[in-house]
Amino acid sequence: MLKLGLVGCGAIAHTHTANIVNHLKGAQITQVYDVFSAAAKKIIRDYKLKAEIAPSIDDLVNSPDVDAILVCSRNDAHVEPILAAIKAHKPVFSEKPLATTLTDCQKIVAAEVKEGQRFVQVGFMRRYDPFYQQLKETIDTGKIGQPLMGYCRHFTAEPATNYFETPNMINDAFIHEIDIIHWLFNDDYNSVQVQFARQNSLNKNENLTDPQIATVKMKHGAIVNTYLTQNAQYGYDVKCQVIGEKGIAELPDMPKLEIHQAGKIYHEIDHDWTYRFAEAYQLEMQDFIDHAQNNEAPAGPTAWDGLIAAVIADNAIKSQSSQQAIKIELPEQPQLYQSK
Ligand code: ISE
Repeated sequence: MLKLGLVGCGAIAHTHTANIVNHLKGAQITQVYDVFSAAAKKIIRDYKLKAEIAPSIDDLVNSPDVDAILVCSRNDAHVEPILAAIKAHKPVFSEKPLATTLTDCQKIVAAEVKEGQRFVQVGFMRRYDPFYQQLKETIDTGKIGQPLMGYCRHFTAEPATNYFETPNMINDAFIHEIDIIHWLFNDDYNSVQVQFARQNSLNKNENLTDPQIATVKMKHGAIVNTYLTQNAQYGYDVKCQVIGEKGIAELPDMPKLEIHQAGKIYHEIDHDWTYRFAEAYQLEMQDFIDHAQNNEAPAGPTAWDGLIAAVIADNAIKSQSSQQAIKIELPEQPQLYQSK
């Protein structure tokens, strides 16, 4: 049994804990930590965990009762437990984003490079979704030829939180496409541009400009547009279409049963990502657990993928002010990540 230490006990921690307790094999949560001890107590109670509350992040990471670490704390608090885990040579799964600043991402990458090993997996769960997997395989096997352009839709019914602001459209939502696009297109980013469309009068968050359109251009010339809203009202709707030299591959409109009834053909729409990507959340965590149990480096998105996402997100947020395209400059990729 892999013994897991959980840092941060909010909403996404509940999703992962429910999966570990009810669906996954080979792991149990033995220690938890949250700056708010009530949240730590609640998660233990809700899932009847046989876990202790650690007095600090450092105690949790270095406990002999912890083999691997799950980081589900606030985005800007990821860096501390990740660095501690790397220092302790323990595998660490961090929710996205890896960190909120490029400097913090660079510290994480530098720590892995110093140890000469990868320990980090970033929670870009879409890569584990069976439809995204098929899309990747279709592109990689050359079925549609080289990918030339693409279209993504990232709609949530309502903002994830009441304090979801204009930059969060990028570093909380679009960050998923940032990760997926370079993975699917097997290419690096050349530029990013964000534009604001006509504003939705149903948007109640004062500091949120909604909707937005993000355009990325890849080094080999492919262009991908992503339409983003956090106020779709009707449900959670994620689409990804890749147009190649001799064909198109795209996610199904809704991965749902089609119902013909009462003079209509219809399918249900998921309310949010925890439903739409339920399987992906389970598969990513099982993969992390399996690799940790076998003393292997994680196979999922790396700290380098996390760093790339941070660089593009930073520039996309800059572009929100001018709405002009911004050229991307990435630091040189260390050897450690080149075979991945
Ligand atoms: C949320 O924080 C997530 O991570 C979801 O996966 C994403 O689809 C949503 O837009 C974000 O607000």
